[in-house]
Amino acid sequence: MESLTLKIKQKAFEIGIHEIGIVRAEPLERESEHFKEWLVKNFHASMQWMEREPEKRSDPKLIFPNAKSVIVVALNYYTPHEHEESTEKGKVSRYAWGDDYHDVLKEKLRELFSFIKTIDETADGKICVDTAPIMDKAWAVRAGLGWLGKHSNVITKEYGSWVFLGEILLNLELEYDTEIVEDHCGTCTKCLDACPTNAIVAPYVINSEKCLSYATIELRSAELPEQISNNLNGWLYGCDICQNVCPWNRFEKPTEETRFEPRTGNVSPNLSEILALSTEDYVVKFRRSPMKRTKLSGLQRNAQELKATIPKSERKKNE
Ligand code: B12
Repeated sequence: MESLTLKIKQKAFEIGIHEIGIVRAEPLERESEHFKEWLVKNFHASMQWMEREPEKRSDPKLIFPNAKSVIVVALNYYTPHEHEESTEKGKVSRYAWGDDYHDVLKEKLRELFSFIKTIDETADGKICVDTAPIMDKAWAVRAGLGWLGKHSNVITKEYGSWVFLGEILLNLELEYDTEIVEDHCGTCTKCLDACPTNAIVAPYVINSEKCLSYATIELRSAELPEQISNNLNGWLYGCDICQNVCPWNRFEKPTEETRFEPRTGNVSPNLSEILALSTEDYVVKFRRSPMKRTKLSGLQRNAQELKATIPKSERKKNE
């Protein structure tokens, strides 16, 4: 008879999950030390929510006391579209082109969890897609989905790093994956070299304060710091530079999840159109999009900063 573990894995693939691994719900000790060091160095910048309950981030039982297993999944979000190189347009990072991954992945994990309950009615658990303080990347590595790249994103052999991560903490014992994917970054430093703001301060370590993704998404300030605005390289929301240059992303494969296809005009939005958006238009346009994270004020600040970096000669042409 097929084991519950096997049935869970088969069901996951059936509902469009791309990678799955299952491990025992034990504390993440070494990773927790790294995390604390990261906080001490202030590499979380203004993301004060990262400081809250750090012990929870390393022990799944503090999030769900009956946790015995952590089911870790990855969802491929790669769709083959390219940014337009135009001073009138801003680049949106790939993860934000379509619908919000939190909704998409949560829906899939809910379906998987309901399936588990139909097999074992004593099943109880907690679904995590950025809804609980849990270290997604560390669990993905432990469950054998991939390795932590030097840019600090998890790289899978099948899909590169264009994957979202999520977990189900479950009260049942399952059969555990024990094989870890070894680090295949080798001597490559392409991501460190390409980062225009040197945000990858050491292999595997990001100083958020220097990161374009942090500045354009998370930083709530009226203006961007000069070191960021001088190096935007056209990025309006998020940044994919470190992933675009990664040789492992040559293994990217288009996802069959249509909700990750770009919304109209959302790969390289027109900056003037962003600046002209009213709050009402913004709410409608970005409903269920990850881009609502910046709020309209953040998006318009970024658009304004990009416009200000256009050389005067170019500006005349575009006016
Ligand atoms: C905070 C956060 C950010 C911050 C900080 C980024 C960061 N590197 O942590 C900012 C805003 C900058 C950010 C940006 C992005 N993010 Co983000 N983010 C998160 C979040 C909410 C928490 C991550 C976290 O705990 N960071 C704290 C640090 C300490 O963790 P860490 O990087 O894993 O640190 C490890 C290393 O430093 C390592 N380490 C330290 N020293 C050494 C030495 C050696 C030798 C080794 C091997 C390791 C090592 O140990 C630490 C613990 O494992 C997660 C969701 C989640 N709940 O996990 C998403 C998450 C990491 N983000 C994600 C994405 C997609 C992005 C962006 C690509 C979005 C974009 N295109 O703009 C960028 C990528 C930027 C980058 N290069 O990291 C995905 C990554 C998916 C993947 N394949 O890995 C996640 C997992 C969300 C999800 N559920 O899918 N993000």
